[in-house]
Amino acid sequence: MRFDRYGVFNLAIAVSARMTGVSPEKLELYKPFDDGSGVLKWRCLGDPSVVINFEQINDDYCDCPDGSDEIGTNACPYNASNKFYCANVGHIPGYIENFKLNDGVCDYDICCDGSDEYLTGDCPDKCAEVNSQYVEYRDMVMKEAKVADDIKKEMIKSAKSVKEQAKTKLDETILKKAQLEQEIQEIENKIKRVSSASNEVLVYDKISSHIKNIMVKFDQLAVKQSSTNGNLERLETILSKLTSGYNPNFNDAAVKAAVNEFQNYVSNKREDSKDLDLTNNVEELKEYSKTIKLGSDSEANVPTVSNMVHYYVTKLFRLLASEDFEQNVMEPSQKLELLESLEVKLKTIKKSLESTNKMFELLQSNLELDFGEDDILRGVAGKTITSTIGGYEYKVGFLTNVYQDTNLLGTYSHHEDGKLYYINGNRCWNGPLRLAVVDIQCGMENTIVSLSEPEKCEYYIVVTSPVGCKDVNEETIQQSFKVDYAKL
Ligand code: MAN
Repeated sequence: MRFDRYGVFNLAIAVSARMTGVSPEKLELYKPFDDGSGVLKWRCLGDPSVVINFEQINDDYCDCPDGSDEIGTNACPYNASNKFYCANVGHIPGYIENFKLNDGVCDYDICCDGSDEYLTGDCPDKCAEVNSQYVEYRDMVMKEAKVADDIKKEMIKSAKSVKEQAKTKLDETILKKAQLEQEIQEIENKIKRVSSASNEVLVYDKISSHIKNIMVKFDQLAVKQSSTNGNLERLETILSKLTSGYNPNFNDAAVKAAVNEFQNYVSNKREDSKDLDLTNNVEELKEYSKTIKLGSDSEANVPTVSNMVHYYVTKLFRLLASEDFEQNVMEPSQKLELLESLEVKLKTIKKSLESTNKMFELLQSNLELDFGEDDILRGVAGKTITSTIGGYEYKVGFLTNVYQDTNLLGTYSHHEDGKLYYINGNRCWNGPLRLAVVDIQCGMENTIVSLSEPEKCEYYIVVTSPVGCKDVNEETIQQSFKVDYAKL
């Protein structure tokens, strides 16, 4: 128990002695309680069933299982939740690991007031100096962050427009692809049609106009024949009337002879087949001529069923497919010429389709690629930074490849937590494939800062770039601040 010079227990004195290293936020937790025994008690923070005397706090002996009773000494095994609090008046309060207490080292980066060395007293308060260093650093970081932020904003803006352009281009490419595919289809169909066009001229093609003339003549002949028949019928009627009506007593030798002749004519008259039907014969001749190629031997062109089928199927195919191709018979040289020009056209369009397909795949994979938040990595994608380190020239291609001279260290695979991962590089001598990790830190320029090979053929490359800049705040600045001991 702590008594003042009048022998009265003074809680304030007792408490302040026990509270070394306890932060203001935690003070409440270190209040003693009176269990009526006359001795102030306290419960360990991590295990309240463990009750110790209040005086045992910071007595350089570890009583609590969690070490919460020795926050101001290094008596207990290290526990991050019991770090020693340095008030650092004039600067920012800090928390130092207990094992660093009173070790003779001034840890001004955490405890600028030197309170971590409260026993040795070796470390005078340097908070004013440390704070001025910090303010200078903070202002510089803030200023740089502002510039970096502006660059980053520009990058995000251009990333957006690059993405939009890629989308538009993809739409155009899809359209072009469809058009080219259709053109190819059309030309291929045309080639098929031209190829199947008959090479040889048919007999029909040569005689068809003559056949037409014959048919016309037949028609004229039929008209003529019908008028002759009419005349004949009239003459027969006249003679028939004469035969039945003449006076046989009137001895006219000429009339008798005419009647005799007519009677002979009637009894000998043969019934003629009315229509000679030559038209049918000519029709047959016409169809037959369609099956015979000009100049061929007739053996191969007899109107067999298969020849006829071939003829009509070909004719039907031409009829169906002939929106722009009327010619179903072509001279071989004409056909060859047309086929050649179609093949040239086809080749050109196919080439164009090939490059359109490549463009399509490129754009599609580009749009599917993860460029991080706000597509920020588009701002550096494809750029390469170079640096010579340890006799090798290193080339870091953002989202492409990393090289050590001409040796491939890896091809971009993905990004995570501000790091780019490159895999499947050239094989290490008797080892695995090379790989590289590119750690992007915040910086105004895209540059290689350092390179190490923590494991054989595994490369860790630190680069700076505006894309690595994150929003800065007081906390992140404090974390990155390093005290310059030489200036203290
Ligand atoms: C080369 C380089 C080195 C690597 C060795 C492994 O010399 O690529 O970085 O460590 O090969 O054999």
